[in-house]
Amino acid sequence: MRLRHFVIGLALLASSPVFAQPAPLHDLADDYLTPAFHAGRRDSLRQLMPANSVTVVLAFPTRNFSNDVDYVYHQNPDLYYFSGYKEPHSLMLIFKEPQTAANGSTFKEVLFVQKRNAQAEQWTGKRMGVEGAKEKLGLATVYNGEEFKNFAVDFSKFDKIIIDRLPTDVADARGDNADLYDLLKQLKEKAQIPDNYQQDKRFGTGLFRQYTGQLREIKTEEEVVLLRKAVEISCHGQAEVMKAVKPDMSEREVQGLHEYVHKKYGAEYVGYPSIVGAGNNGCVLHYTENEKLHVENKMVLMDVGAEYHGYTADVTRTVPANGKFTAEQKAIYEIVYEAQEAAFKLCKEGTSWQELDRVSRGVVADGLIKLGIITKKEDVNKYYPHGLGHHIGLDVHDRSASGTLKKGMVITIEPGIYIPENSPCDKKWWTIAVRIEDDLLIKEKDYELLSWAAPRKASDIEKTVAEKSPLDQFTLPKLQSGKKGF
Ligand SMILES: [Mn+2]
Repeated sequence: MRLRHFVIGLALLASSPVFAQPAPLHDLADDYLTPAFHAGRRDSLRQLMPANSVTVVLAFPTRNFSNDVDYVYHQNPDLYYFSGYKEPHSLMLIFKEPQTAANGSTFKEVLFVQKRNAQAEQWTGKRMGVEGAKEKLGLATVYNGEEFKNFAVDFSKFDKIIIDRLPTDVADARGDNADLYDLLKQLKEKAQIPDNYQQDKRFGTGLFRQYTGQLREIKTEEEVVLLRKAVEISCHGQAEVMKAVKPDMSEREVQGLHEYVHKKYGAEYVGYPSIVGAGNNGCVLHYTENEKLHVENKMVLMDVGAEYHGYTADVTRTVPANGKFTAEQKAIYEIVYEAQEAAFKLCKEGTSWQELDRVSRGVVADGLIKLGIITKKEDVNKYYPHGLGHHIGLDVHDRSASGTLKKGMVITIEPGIYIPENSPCDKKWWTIAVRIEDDLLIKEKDYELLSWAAPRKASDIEKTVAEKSPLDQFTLPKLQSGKKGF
């Protein structure tokens, strides 16, 4: 657990120059997106923006976890995309046309960052500051957040002020005049943003989503490199878990194994809370309690994605914990597999999501009718209640602006069948839940399967579960402290 602030005196002492440490040894990843990537994204945005407009992108708020402890900070993907800046309490303005400052210099974008603060940095980590942002992010015009208040930009002259929905629950987190609470308040005043800005034609939240969707739905080479890595990491996680999973493991332990593999490969986070559901728990689409103590001889649905340098995978495998599908499990699995295969065949530039969904849903409907689980095609949605897929990227459900596949998109294809207890069908099907989810890079004539490294065929899954795992040897002392009853 972390230190509390009662050692504040010590913190002050240690931050004095007398205790200055030699420069730290840098042992960090070197495959981050480059300043040139972010500059390219800003230029592309500028091309889409109408004449005489400005786009404003705010950092995400920090979020309180408990008392004086915050959640790990996650930057607003849009701000990261356009700047590379990952710290909170910041704001970026991107102008269509170059602006002229009072001293005659011109600028086309400006980033307001957290001010350096030796004492704060000892507690919550190093800040980039103005100089760091200029040097590391390659931005020419950077100021401390406190300078936003008096920054000479006349918002009234712009025909369009392009903003996303503004955060509504930002805490006045710091005593200074430059946390996100203040920046937001100052922005509203300076740009005279009305309460009903979402309906106001001059403040285009629709435009913001449209432009950023158009950009973010097509991945650049640099983004594909990171996504390919995030997906491969997630798939090795799936394969290792298949080898290691045993009926006496808990859902949470299975989750831990996935996430250990992610971390071992250097992924910072998961892109969304990991979903590990055995048996009937798999029927809850976004089940994240992962609280069942033993997965038993059930199928375990594992929807888990590593986030690598901001880009997240989204891969699901459903495996029998004891290594063998029952006849009923196999029958359902094969329908989902065939539905996925049918969709794969259509994955290329020009195919609409509607068509993909129609074809794969048709396979599921036919399969369920054949097994006697439904009698009418329309009833398919009862057991397949979600869409076929979505874009992935900086968000697990990434932004897009078109209903048709294009070269350079990265999407999931994830049909599923979920038959909860007490469903109106033969009870031999109850508690069976299968989702198979893969990640694809769309090309002109076909696709690249990014999630190749996770076994997908039923027979390959059975083979993998039968393999030995180094974790078979990993045992821990029995806990002495877990006695029940008070
Ligand atoms: Mn998904």
